[in-house]
Amino acid sequence: MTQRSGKDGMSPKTTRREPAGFSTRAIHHGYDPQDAKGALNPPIYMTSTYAFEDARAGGELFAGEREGYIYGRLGNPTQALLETRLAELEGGEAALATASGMGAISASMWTLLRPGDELIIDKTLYGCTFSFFTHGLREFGITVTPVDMTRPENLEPCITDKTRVVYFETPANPNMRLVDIAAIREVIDASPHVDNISLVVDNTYCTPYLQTPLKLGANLVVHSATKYLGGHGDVIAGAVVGEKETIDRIRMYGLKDMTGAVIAPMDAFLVLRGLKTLRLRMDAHVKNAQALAALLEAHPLVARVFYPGLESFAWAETAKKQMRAPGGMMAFELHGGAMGDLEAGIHLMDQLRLIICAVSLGDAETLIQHPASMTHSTYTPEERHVHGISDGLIRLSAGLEDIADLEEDLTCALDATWARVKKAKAGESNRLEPTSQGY
Ligand code: 3LM
Repeated sequence: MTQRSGKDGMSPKTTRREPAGFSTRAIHHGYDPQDAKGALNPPIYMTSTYAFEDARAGGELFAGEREGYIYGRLGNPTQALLETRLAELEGGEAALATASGMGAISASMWTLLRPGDELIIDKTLYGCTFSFFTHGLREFGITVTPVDMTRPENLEPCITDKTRVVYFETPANPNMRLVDIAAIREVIDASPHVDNISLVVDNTYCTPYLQTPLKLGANLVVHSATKYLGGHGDVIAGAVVGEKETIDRIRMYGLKDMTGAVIAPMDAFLVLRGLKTLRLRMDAHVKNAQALAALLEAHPLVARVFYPGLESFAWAETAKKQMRAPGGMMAFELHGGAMGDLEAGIHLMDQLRLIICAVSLGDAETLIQHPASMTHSTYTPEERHVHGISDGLIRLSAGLEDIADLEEDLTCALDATWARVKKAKAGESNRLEPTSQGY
């Protein structure tokens, strides 16, 4: 499969004088149908191994003296096209597609870190990422230091000559805290250890359509492609994007030797298919999310809504600075009163008829879940408290359904739960939980 056959990596027919737009690149970049018997869609290369031209050529491939494919754990043409396209969309030199988001994160960390090194992480991360870092890597002699990076000045005193990676999500899963990517880059640049440090940003919530961390100073971007990139809840996949030299090292060590988290050819195809409609879907997710966040904020049952598109959002300025739009994810807390915030949340989720109670995000279906008992149950209760994930927090991923149907479903459930809260016997006062954003 020829890649980058024309200018902008397009086939000569689709090459334009101006740089192509996001959707055009997401649909065409790196693939010319004429290289695959005219097939409009790229072939799925269902093969685990590759025949060498002759025995000498096999040796040369292994020695890196010749370009080509060796074995499926090191690469596959369908995977290679997905990588070319993701690198293009994120504005990186190269990408590596993996079997899951956790595969991308773990392959990257096994490559970048050694015993004795220090990893600085933001206070709030997706549950399994947090667990891999604080319960996993710490067992292997790596120092893991959580810092509230929503205030970039907090980072400076933590950087030492042992610091190798600074890692955060923005928006953070699940409580939507934002970290100013360019401001963190400035803090790292001002440090005497700048040359040793990789800034790694998880861009799962935004996708490259809404935010491009590499252009703001990140060294690597990681993704759960299971989410918006795939977009249809039918594939588990991940990716890491950045400088070619680093991506090559992650492929040949973190992926090949340490995790084996290779993406299947069919899954690479599904993510490529998802990318074609990414822009259309993201615009629709954002529209629905904006309406649902406003509806939640106006309801008496709801204590707080965390959504970058609301004026009440604590990091609205940072959102405007680095995100094209506020995204499709939100979190909220309820006034549970004597019923308790958690009980009220469970009641609310059980009242919904259209919105589905499930983990994951970025699918066509609107999904709702309770981080403390689900996605973030990998934190101990003490860790959740320290890291700003309240027991009453509920997370919603706005899907692509008709907004009137979503509004009706959510309103009915909110009203029913509010009626229950009001009926609940008084006596036990509202619990004074810290809010999920620690203010
Ligand atoms: C979830 N998140 O429901 P995979 N980075 C971020 C993520 O949100 C995730 C990953 C990495 C969820 C999954 S919870 C059991 C379901 C910001 C995943 C990891 O390995 O592709 O799942 O990505 O929040």
